[in-house]
Amino acid sequence: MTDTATKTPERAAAEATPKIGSGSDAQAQPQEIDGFQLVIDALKLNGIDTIYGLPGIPITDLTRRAQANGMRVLAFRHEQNAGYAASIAGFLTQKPGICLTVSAPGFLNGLNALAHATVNCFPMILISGSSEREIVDLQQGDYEEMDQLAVAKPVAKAAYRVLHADDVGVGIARAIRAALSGRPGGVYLDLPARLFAQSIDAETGSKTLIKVVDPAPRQIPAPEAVTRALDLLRSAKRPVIVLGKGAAYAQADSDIRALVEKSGIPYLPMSMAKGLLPDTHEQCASAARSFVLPGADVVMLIGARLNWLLSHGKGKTWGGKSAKDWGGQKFIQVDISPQEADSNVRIDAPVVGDMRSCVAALLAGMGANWAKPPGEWLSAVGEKKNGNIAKMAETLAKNPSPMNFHSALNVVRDIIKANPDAILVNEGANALDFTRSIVDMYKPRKRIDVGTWGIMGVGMGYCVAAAVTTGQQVIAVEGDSAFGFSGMEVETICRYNLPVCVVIMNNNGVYKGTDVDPTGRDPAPTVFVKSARYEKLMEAFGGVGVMAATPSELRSAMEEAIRSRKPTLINAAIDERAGTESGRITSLNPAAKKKP
Ligand SMILES: Cc1ncc(C[n+]2csc(CCOP(=O)(O)OP(=O)(O)O)c2C)c(N)n1
Ligand SMILES: [Mg+2]
Repeated sequence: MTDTATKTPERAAAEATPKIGSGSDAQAQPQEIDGFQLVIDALKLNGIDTIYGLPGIPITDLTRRAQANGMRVLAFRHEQNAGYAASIAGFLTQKPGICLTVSAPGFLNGLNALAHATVNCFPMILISGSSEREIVDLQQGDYEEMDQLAVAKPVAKAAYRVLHADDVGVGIARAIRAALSGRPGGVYLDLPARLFAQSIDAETGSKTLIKVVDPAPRQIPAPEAVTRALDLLRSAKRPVIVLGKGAAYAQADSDIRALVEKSGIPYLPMSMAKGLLPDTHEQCASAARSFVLPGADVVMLIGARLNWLLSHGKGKTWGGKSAKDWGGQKFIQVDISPQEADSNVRIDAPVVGDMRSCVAALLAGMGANWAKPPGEWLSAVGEKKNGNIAKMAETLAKNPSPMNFHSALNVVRDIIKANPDAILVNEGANALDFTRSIVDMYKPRKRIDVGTWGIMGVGMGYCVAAAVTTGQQVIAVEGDSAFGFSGMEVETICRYNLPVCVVIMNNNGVYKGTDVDPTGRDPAPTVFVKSARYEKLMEAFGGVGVMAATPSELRSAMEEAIRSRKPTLINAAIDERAGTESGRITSLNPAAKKKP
């Protein structure tokens, strides 16, 4: 093991400090710079100013020194939450979010978030300290021994290890490029303990650092691909546009809006693309989704993949007769990855490039006299949509006792309408699906949620990163199960005094709270302690906790949270019978059909 194992972190810091090259007082001898400082300098040189992590051997001093060097170092209670924070910081800022962990167990805790970042195309770098290479490779049983690079590779977009101080600059540069360029993703950077203590001549060291030039180069779509796509779109009788989170990530908001509006085509935003145009926009067809998808003849996907969330572009959702049947739509797919097209169904007009360049090219190609879609299609969509909105309004106006998802979310809907800059974090099953359909978003990148995997546990990590990177009020609508995955981070939220208001939709369990163990021995696997007082968790750390049994109690608690910007947790008591199994995706649940 390296000497880091035998030294206290304090001693290691004291010994390392005089060696800092940049920023320290001039000394008589040639100055040296160590691995810790090179990592910090390399990150700072590339405009990275925030680290989400959890200290311990061998990276404790890295966290201290980063903070001393002016970086924001946000320390979490579990690496997974730090990782999710880093991943969503990447999505919100277009800079790689940095998650910093210790070796093996800390690394593994962060790994889920790395995979999540890769799957969701969020730029993130997981930096983990690791143990002594020679001992790890001979499997001699080092402290926290693990071949982390090998473990990370299958779930990362790229994975690198730096062994020498003079390679730190290259290592960080490669990680940044890999995370940001092309389709963004999660990158793993392995930094063995011994690297941090290595010292090299400061001047030589500083010359090894790389400020990455143009880390996400534009990828201009081929003109003939743009023409082919526009020809197909022009020929459509019943077109629809689907906006995905790739479109939201691109920060090409005004061009995307202009494209949709110029086309006159009804559009559907995927969950995290909600708000790219306001959900109340007249072309928004969310409320008529089940009419628009099977009815469409041409579909233009912008930064949206035809994965399970779009039923793979086939089956009954798309008007096919069976699960594998194509509905017969023609597809235009605007995507950054040339490999995305034809992944599920035939793509008739792939447009490959970065979203910003593609949308600009499409917009230019549409010219001044683009004909809107046939009125028949628009009025059919409008009729369906207005009917469904009216039905929903009736449901939302009800005030049942106990409160249900609808009456509670009617309040959240009003609060977001009044505070359109607030960021909405959302996870759960029913708590997710109902919020997505009931709560309108008005601005881009204001809704962040469970993403491609429908993953539980992103909640509090997302809250921290959203508050820190944007400075905006954050509102988290959490299922009571979902909240449990990251609940301890309410301490983190209180520690950094972040403007986060967590609303727990407490229906006593996963999906609902009514299940029972048929043998009578234990609580059912889906059920929690009834009427749990989650708000006390927030109070334990100095935040505000409120129990809300009615919509009016929920409304005043949320208004107060926003007014005060204090960390607040509102425990909204929801009828435990209100939810459905798996929320909206019951059909994916093999057990649901043969329930006991
Ligand atoms: C990491 C992870 N583990 C488990 C699941 C399975 N799962 C989907 S939703 C859910 C929780 C749903 O309960 P809750 O958050 O209380 O929402 P509700 O439907 O009750 O509103 C679980 C455990 C998951 N999606 N992700
Ligand atoms: Mg629940």
